Amino acid sequence: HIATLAGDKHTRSADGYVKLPNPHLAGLRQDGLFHIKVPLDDHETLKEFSNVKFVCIGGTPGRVRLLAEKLSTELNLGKEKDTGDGPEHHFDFSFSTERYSGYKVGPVFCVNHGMGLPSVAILLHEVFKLLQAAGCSGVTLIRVGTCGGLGVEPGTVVVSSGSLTAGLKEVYVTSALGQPVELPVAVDQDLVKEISACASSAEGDDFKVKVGKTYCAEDFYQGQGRLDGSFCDYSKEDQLRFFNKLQSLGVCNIEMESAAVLAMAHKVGVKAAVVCVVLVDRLKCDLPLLTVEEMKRIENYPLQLIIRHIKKQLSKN
Ligand code: R2B
Ligand code: URA
Repeated sequence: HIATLAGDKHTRSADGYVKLPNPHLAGLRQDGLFHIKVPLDDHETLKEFSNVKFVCIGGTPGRVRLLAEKLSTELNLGKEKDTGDGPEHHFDFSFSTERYSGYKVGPVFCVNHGMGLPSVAILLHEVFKLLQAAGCSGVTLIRVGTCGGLGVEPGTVVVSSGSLTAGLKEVYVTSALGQPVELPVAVDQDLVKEISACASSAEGDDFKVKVGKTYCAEDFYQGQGRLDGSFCDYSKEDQLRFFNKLQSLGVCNIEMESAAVLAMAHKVGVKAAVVCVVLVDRLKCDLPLLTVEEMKRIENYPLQLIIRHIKKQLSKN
């Protein structure tokens, strides 16, 4: 039996300030962020973070750094100095540990989440605590990532309208006190529309944008129905039946973090979206066959899309 521990409650406060649903936090004698190097007890740092309106997360340190650099140039936000070897970016705040790296540029905080649900969940607990401590309001969380497609060609950007996990329900299954706990996935469909509407052939986009549900697996191999892991206990026919089942439920892509992002953000009352570029059409093969150059090119597509979204939103204020 899987409990739903107050799963459907969330605390989006009327004034938009991040207000976490953890009664223990207020009484802690000492508090800190164990995995991201942002000092919670430093007033100046918290002041620096107080204007954050977007948190952009992605798997690798390189991708989030690239995003932060692009934001700094395209939005004219960061300070940039040309050293002769090309521009050197100066971020409002940055840190790099062996696990996570983060870059703050104006009202955007970019940080990497690693691979899989546990890694992104740990990061998000700490990011949400930072947002509360810094007194942030009206924050949107966006994951920019990669995924496999189901009948969707490589290079297509998918904006998730839902996220299903093993068991094929729209829940993120975590645990508390040794018991499984389900947190419901909730998607802000207005945000999905706003982000997908940023696709623009006028601006020369060479990619398509698709809205659909995402299957969030806890593994890259058997978890995603692959036949090429170190072991595999099902047949090619079983694989195709699984993909057909997913497609019948409206799923058009597969990745490994969306359910935690969408459920945890909902739980703490932060708006969130997941935007991923397809690396391989899983109806055709298991192994992504892109060259390094092709990968580099298409990994930019979700960044282009969300930079446009962020630009639009910031220009409204
Ligand atoms: C997409 O790519 C990674 C696996 O290769 C994983 O983090 C994900 O969701
Ligand atoms: N990331 C995934 O999780 N799956 C894929 O097929 C490609 C990227």
